[in-house]
Amino acid sequence: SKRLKNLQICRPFVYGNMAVPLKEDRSPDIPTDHTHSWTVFLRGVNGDDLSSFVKRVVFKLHETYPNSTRSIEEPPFEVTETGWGEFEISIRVYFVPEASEKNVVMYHHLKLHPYGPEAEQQKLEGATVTSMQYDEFVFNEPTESLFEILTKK
Ligand code: SLL
Repeated sequence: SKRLKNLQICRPFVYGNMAVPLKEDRSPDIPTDHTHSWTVFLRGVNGDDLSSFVKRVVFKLHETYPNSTRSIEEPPFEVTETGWGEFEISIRVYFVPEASEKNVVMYHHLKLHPYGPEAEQQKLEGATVTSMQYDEFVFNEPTESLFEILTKK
């Protein structure tokens, strides 16, 4: 549909991961060399639902994972796994067709291990590690349909 000139709409989001060390009572299904459980995610800010304009999020994991390309078609846009190592995850976001927007990609370094001044204490406590970033989708001259979707209610 037609594009709205001289207009820009932004939508905030966060992406990143949480990780927790596996405990003694881990499931026997988890390979013995795995040390952590983690979730990589893309989500709106303040519970904002992105699915009105995000059609699909593709998380590309390290090749050591089976089916390392994970396509998530509805919220929550996230992947939970177990493993032993840190690596870079690409997060590719596809928009609804009405938006006529190219997909965008972010790169996130999966973080499993605490670092910094609190690291030793956090390791002792088996604390959850979080690494996330704030960003914004910027739509320049959005289509009328995308504008309607983003300004509804
Ligand atoms: C490293 N360059 O050596 C990184 C690679 C890969 C982590 C880390 C696989 C788990 C599985 C897994 O944890 N890969 O076998 O399913 O640290």
